[in-house]
Amino acid sequence: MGAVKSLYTGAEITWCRLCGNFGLMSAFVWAVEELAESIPLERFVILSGIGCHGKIVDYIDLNSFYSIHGRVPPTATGIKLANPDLKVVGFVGDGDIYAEGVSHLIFSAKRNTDITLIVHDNRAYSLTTGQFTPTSPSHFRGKSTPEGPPEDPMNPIALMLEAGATFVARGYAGYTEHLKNIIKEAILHRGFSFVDVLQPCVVFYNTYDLYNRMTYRLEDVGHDPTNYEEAYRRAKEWDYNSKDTKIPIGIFYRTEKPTYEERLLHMSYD
Ligand SMILES: Cc1ncc(C[n+]2csc(CCOP(=O)(O)OP(=O)(O)O)c2C)c(N)n1
Ligand code: SF4
Repeated sequence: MGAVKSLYTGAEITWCRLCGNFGLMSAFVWAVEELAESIPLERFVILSGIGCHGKIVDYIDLNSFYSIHGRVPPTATGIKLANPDLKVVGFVGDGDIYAEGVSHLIFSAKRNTDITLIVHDNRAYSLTTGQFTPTSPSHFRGKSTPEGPPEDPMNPIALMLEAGATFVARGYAGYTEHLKNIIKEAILHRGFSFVDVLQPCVVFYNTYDLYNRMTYRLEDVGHDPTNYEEAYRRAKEWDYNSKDTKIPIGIFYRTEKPTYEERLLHMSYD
């Protein structure tokens, strides 16, 4: 565990065995431990939406706040504006943020609020037992849609690029070390950082085999994350309805621009 105290609270973990949330949580804890020399633990605030993912704030021993469904971005923005010295990291679900909270997500990216959002993208509403979400593919079979969703999935990476996010990445909960490195970079980024995490739900949409077969790392193909057009091209590479298109993981795009706090808190009204 290194020089820092254990970052686990010891609360009983009620996620299903082999749930992708375990890999995601390990990657985050590991990232925070590795950053501990430059970012003291008391500067972190973590918060979550509602769903299986939301339990993560019970399990990690940092300042935390349980938000409500889809409302992590405005809550995180309020915390950041009240104390810009804090590192604010929100954990959200794909139903939580791509459906209920999608307008808040878009405005966080547009404003370049200096917060990090980590999406547990299991492509299902899992706590409520498997309804389809905006990232579920057409072959997803859930109780409310036994023949599959009557609409196509959205592409959150392309959405965030278009909305103005200054750090856009995708990780995979099955590749913990790679994900840890992405999360570290996201936390260190000044501005809105967005990490969509492929998080298999072994009960309602078990995608381990798909992601083990189809993911590849952007850094292995020489991707330049400062190139917006190239980032967009890579973002569109994965057909979310397909089981046979390659899925890039890594940092798609990063750039610098003034943050919401910098612009707002230095604003003059005269
Ligand atoms: C405004 C609102 N609508 C609906 C719900 C019911 N609800 C609770 S958890 C949940 C599903 C969460 O799914 P997701 O965000 O994908 O997270 P997961 O459980 O998959 O981690 C829903 C619909 C709620 N709590 N609040
Ligand atoms: S239902 Fe799915 S997302 Fe929820 S804890 Fe179980 S495996 Fe994980």
